[in-house]
Amino acid sequence: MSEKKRKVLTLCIALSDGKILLALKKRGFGSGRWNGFGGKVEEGETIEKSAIRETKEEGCIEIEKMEKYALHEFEFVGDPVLLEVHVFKILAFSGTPTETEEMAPRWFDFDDIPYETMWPDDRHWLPLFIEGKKTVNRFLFDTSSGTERIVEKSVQVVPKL
Ligand code: 8DG
Repeated sequence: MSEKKRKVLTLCIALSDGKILLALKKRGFGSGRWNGFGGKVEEGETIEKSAIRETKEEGCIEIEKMEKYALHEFEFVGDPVLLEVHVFKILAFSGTPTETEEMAPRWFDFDDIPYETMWPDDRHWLPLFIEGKKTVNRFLFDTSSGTERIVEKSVQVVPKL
């Protein structure tokens, strides 16, 4: 168990008909990168409620059914904060993904996922997520060169989460 301060976050991704719903983050942490919807779990909020709230705020869709498919721990060399990210597959939603001040959504074919403009860890676990495998993952990043470089990684397929 790490003694770092844990920050709990969510990440929600929809798949449909060989396509994945990603959104370009327009501001804040991770801006300029394609990602799912999500953010920090607020005090007094459950992880699931937070995932639903963030997806509505950022992408204008209402999650009706979802299931947890990944759990990540992200650490940064020299940073006392550990990010614990709960990743949900959106199984059903209502509404139309719409651009907001925070994110611009778009469907991508599975063979056209823009990994070059995503978090560098995504290429290690997202293919498993798409295959329907559940994973528990840990990444340590070094940011000293000005960009995130993975210096340690562990990706583990698990039977359930
Ligand atoms: P704020 O701007 O409103 O203050 O923040 P927020 O919307 O509550 O949270 P955030 O800091 O923007 O949330 C970061 C999002 O990015 C969250 O969905 C988790 C996700 N995320 C990471 N690291 C990684 C990563 O390495 N890969 C992927 N795919 N997503 C990540 O924090």
